[in-house]
Amino acid sequence: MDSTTPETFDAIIIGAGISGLYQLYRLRELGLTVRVFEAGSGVGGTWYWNRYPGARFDSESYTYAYSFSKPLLEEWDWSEHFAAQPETLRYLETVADKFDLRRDISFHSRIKRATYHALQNCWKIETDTGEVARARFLITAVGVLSAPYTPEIPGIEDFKGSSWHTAHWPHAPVDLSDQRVAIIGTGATAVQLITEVAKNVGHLTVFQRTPNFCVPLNNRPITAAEQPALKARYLEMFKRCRETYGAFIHDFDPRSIFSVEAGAREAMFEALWQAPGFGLWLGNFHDIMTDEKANAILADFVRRKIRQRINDPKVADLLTPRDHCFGTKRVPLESGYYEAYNRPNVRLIDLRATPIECLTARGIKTGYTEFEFDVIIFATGFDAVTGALTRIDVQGESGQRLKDKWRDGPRTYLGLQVAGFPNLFTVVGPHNAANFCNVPRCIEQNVEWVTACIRYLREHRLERIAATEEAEELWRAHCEEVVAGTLFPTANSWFMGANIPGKKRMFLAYGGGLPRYRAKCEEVAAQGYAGFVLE
Ligand code: NA7
Repeated sequence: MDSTTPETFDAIIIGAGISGLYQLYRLRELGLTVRVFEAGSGVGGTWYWNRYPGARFDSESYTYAYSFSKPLLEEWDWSEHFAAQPETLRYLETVADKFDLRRDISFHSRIKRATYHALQNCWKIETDTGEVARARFLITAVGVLSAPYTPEIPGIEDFKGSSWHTAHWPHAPVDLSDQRVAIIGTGATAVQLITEVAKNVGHLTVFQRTPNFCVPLNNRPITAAEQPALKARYLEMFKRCRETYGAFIHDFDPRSIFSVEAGAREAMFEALWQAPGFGLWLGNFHDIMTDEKANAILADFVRRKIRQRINDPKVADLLTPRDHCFGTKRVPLESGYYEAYNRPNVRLIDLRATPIECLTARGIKTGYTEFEFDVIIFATGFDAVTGALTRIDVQGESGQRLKDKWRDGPRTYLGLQVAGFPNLFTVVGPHNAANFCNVPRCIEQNVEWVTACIRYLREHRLERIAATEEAEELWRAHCEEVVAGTLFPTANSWFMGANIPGKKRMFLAYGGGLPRYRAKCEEVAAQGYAGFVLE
């Protein structure tokens, strides 16, 4: 396409992950012309990029699926209660094929700039390959955790072995069986990765800065005999997910931890520890997330559990978290993580005692020690929620840049629009329930809201929707007020933007839970999109 005559669409979507695919499907239904731009060579988003060994759901597979198509629900058999990445990627590829979505997707196309042109009331985008296109509506479907973060360690370019971030795991098979491997980081990604790598590696060294509270996933296969019963419960499970705080099948117990005597609560913790998924976190007494004393009781239980599984008391000490409340950072679910440290070829380095000084040609130097490696893997997380948006040069009205507007933390209305950026919808954007959620459930809610909004505009012959500064400010204040009643702000987590040096410390999700968020979104729509100016 000649860059002077950009192709024009009704809507452009950035990203062909779970939200981009569904948004395309819904807008096509409305009769819009749509083009999706996707940086990868295939669909799948998170599940396309994060192909490291051990990558899998922490959500029950059947609650993670799209709910919009009954035939799809009937056709697809999940093989495990918590499916692994290759299966999820296959699922999303199947969805793309079944609904013939690929014909509207440009792959290998990373959008580097998006500019709003007020006179034409349209968005113009440019990709890194020089492609240019424009559309009335621009919808970002870039995901929560899609801007990988690699720390700026001195000498990082000097290392002569192989090295990559977990989100850039090579597509070709990787054999680590005779390699000396380093993994930096012990977040949810590393916990899955370390468990798998430890099983078949020459030697593994884990560099840990902060230990996490990890809880058993308790995964198991779904037998053929179980499939029909599970499928018969889809509607009931989706209804349940609509009603819970995080859109999981687990929900907080309305009782206070202090209303139950010690023996009974220990028994409840034990049952939740043995059960699959996030029950110990999201199905526990409600005050574990609001009251430090309540949280400390649970944290003590988890610490005891961790220690029991590690042979060397010094290693157990290092793996025992003490600097944050349970559940204030994303709880990694594990399948033999702690036992990995009982293997003779796995060692743990405590970066609090001896920080990484630099990378060298041969490996990693901490203090006086230089460790030699063939492979260094960065499991160092993501510039979460905002990173994937601010890495695009998004310019709104009067040339204002999104990156500049968000320098002191993101500001949005409902996590779905930004004042000064008309006709831009940020699916799973900052201060949206989707950032603390069984994410496809929230994605469906976001996408359906955006679709209904665009339908409304078309039905009323309107062409422009823009959030007001006042509505945006009220939403920001509401988000802060809601989270202030929880323990989340006490931890240095990616939820708080605290994992990225220099990033404004602020809770990046909506802390009131999906039902409250949904009700607010529905109320705004029912009032003819209150808080927006429609023209
Ligand atoms: P996380 O949870 O942000 O974990 C990143 C890890 O990397 C964590 O252990 C960090 O230690 C560590 N890290 C980050 N920077 C450094 C430096 N400079 N030196 C040493 N260690 C470092 O990312 P994940 O990918 O594991 O998980 C992200 C989400 O993906 C997860 O929540 C799930 O929702 C899926 P720290 O804790 O900051 O001391």
